[in-house]
Amino acid sequence: MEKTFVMLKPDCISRRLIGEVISRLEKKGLNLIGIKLLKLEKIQAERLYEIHRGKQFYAHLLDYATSGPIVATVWEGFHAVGTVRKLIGATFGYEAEPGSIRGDFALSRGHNIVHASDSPERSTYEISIFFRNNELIQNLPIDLDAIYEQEERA
Ligand code: IDP
Ligand code: MG
Repeated sequence: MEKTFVMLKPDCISRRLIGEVISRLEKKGLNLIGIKLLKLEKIQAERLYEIHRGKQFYAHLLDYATSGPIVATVWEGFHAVGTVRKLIGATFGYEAEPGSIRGDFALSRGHNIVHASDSPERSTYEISIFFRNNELIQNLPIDLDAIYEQEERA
């Protein structure tokens, strides 16, 4: 099973969409294994967005990410990284597909509700910025037999 990191951005919290976003990921069948409400330290935002250093929107992105509370979450599931990227939609709200989280709730480039890891390697790194291993819950959910075929659960 793959793990992925999802951050609910300050606009998500301000607009009271925490429950909506978490509900969509839960209903898909993904398993929530870590969650924290916090305000990003500058160093955490720099680590999360290091691949964008030098881009024209970088300083603005860091300011925004540290401007208010966020919710850091970790999800586990079959192909979790790619699945969550599809559920959140294209980066810019005005381009994101209807039915996706950004497509349904965002219009902006930067205020686009959620961040999600874009590869398993990045997800391992991004999770480590926010969570220690012993903070991730490894309980097996009781509905796995309904969500997955037997061989997919391996
Ligand atoms: P992603 O969030 O879909 O992975 P990235 O290209 O990794 O998109 O960009 C990270 C974040 O930086 C975006 O979610 C968005 O908030 C912001 N961003 C990206 N490109 C722009 C831009 O051209 N203008 C303003 N903000 C941007
Ligand atoms: Mg990205």
